[in-house]
Amino acid sequence: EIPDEQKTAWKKHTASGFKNKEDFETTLARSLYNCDEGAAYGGTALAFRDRLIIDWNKTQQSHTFADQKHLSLEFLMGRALDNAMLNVGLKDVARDLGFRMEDVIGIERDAALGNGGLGRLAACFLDSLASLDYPAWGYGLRYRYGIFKQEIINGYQVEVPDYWLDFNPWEFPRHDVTVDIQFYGNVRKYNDDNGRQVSVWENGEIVTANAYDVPIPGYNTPTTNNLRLWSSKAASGEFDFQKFNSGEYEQSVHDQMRAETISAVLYPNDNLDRGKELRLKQQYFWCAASLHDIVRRFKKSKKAWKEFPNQIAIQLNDTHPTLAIPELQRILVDNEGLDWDTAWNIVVNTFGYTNHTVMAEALEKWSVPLIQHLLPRHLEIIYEINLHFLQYVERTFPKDRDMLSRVSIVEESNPKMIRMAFLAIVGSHKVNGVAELHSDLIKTTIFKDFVKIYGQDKFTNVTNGITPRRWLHQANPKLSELIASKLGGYDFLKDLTLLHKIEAYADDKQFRKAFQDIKYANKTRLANYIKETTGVSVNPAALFDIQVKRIHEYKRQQLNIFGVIHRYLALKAMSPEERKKMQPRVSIFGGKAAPGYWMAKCIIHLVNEVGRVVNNDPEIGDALKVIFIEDYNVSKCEIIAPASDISEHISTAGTEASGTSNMKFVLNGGLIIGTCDGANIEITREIGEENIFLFGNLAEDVEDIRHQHTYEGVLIDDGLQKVFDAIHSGMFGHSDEFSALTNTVVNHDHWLTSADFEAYCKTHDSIDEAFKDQEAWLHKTILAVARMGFFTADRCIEEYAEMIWNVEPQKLKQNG
Ligand code: 26Y
Repeated sequence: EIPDEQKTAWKKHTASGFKNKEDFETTLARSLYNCDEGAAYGGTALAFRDRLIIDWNKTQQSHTFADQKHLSLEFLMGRALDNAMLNVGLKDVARDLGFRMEDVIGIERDAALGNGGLGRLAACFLDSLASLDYPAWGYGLRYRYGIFKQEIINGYQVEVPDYWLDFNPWEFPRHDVTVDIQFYGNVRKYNDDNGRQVSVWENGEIVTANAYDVPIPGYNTPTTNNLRLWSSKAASGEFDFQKFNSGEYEQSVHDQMRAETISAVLYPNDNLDRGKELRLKQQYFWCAASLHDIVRRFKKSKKAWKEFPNQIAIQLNDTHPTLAIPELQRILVDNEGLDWDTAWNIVVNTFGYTNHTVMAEALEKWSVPLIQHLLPRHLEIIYEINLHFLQYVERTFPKDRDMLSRVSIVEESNPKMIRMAFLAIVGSHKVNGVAELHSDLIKTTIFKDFVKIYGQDKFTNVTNGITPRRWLHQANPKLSELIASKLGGYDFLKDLTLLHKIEAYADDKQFRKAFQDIKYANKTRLANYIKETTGVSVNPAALFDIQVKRIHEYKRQQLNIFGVIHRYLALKAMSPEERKKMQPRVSIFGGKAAPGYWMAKCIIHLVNEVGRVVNNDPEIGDALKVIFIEDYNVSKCEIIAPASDISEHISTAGTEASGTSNMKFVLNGGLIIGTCDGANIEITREIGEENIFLFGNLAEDVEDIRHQHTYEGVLIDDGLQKVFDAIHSGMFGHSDEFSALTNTVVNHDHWLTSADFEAYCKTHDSIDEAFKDQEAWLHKTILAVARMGFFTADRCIEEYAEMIWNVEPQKLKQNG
């Protein structure tokens, strides 16, 4: 006899897509008698997927042109099922499967094809493009391993491979869509019948790109866009059979593995360029496959080449896809026979380039010998692009001889290097930064000369945003529902500026209470998660102070943990009575360190050791808890973001291009402690400076302070000195483990940890004070939520569409 709840389960499946019990059983090759959560997830996912396919096909048939293509090496998608259900509007149907929906959803693995902010931004943009009915495709790499899983063992980060593809119902292999990609070889020149010199790139090694498509459903619209991911395979099918038959088994297997290695793994560095050959191979493989695909579709339209930029806009997510620029030029000149200038005009009008950093160590450069070896024809093209560019610069600025070496795409170092950001600027018609301060900084620092050369108009700003579908409605359904109850529906999910109407309820007692209850419930949900995963009990009534993001010195998790130690020392020095009067806190950290980033790993270790000491100190109790959440990712962020009272966005001023988690936390009713950096500045302008806790030195002063450090030494703040003394005393384990961390502060303090320490601690004290007045606090948080409308990714997409792509939405005809 089938248990009752399982009967309901498959009845609901029927409603959401399955025709009958047999359908369920055959799809999953499993009897309903042993339907567990995994099977329930599989069944539901396959059912929803089937629904999406219909809309997806319709969309792809109707959107033949005026397309935007987004080239990004990273798409940090997270889970798909919940999002698909919400977007299609069937979450209610699937709600009670006889299992708890959260548990079924929780089975899905994150699609974690990205490192952090840049990859997640690309994912938010895909959601907005589909939701706003823009015809757009994303192009990426189908990594067999996404970002590693992080385990914390004895307080240290350990990296574990993320094999995520064993059951992935969201991808469709397109066996008929393949592109042969060439590497290495040589360039042969000859003159054709018209005396024109022709270049042929030949004798290379071929690797095949296979397309895998992922449907991207829009919210409350049938528009379903496509994310095409390329996977690498040896060119001659499975094996080189000749080699195989002639006994060279090893060589034939080796060739196959070499080819498959290209799309095997995501590089886990963010903001640090390492110049590895395999990464360059990944970049070219994916750029060439994507461009081939785009050009193939364009040629089917039989339009003239000069129409290309009117039909297609390609946005480069940072410089990682910059090889697409010489590749398109190569296709147009070598394969299609266009003259250089005509081709170049098409190229420049097609591409737009988004910059995500001003930090020198993150700016990509590739060595000339490496490119020469791997992509000989591209190197020639890059040199020719540079020649034309420098000739133009020389004509325009005949007196400024240094200008040429400063702006040259080829850096005259040993070995010579190709500066990818410069190539991206020269090959694009627009360049944008991702927040106002950042866009101003690129124009006045790293790209200053290019503003002189091309004028202000080529440079613009599109401040980042986030999708409110995932980051409000999905992550925080109760808050979304409360807002909807006041606004008379969910229109705000597509026009986030409507949120301003809840300002009227900031003083409404009932609304405040409901808002507060939701925050408490979300904190309880996180507290339960922390208990389950770390064994530590935290009190949901305490102030939750959260910093989750990639671990990086510029993001200054070290400032945070030093501040926590400072607080711990202060608490220890108090009498029990005094301690009782203090605002209880939970300091929560999460984030991955790049595997080779020693200092970042030291920070993780210190946080864990401080947690071990503080959480087991009977004198401290609830007054302070320190938690490190293992393996921070998109789906965990959906639990974490709704649960903050305060979140930390405390990068050294001028280093964080924008930040996007700052937006997620405020939208979910938490306040920010932050520096005047990235989008914090615009968030302050929108929500009001009385609703954010800003501190620290300003970007314009950072260079002077560093200069001072070099010539006068670093002044260590008194409070920070006590923290260092505690660390050195062995309070948190062997102090040698942390000497690198304290030494960099003492030696250079490049990130201004000491210079900002006092202001940081004082600001935390004022947060404690402010939190005591819960009514005033609620007032602030409600106003902040109401004023976050600007930070929707929908607004970003509209700005890109108007300023950079020159495209309009194309609504599908319903039931057409
Ligand atoms: C060159 C390579 C190693 C590299 C790989 C990944 C370089 C950079 C990255 C990733 C950068 C990144 O995630 N940048 C972040 O982009 C977000 C979206 O614009 C910003 O909000 C955030 O401030 C910025 O750090």
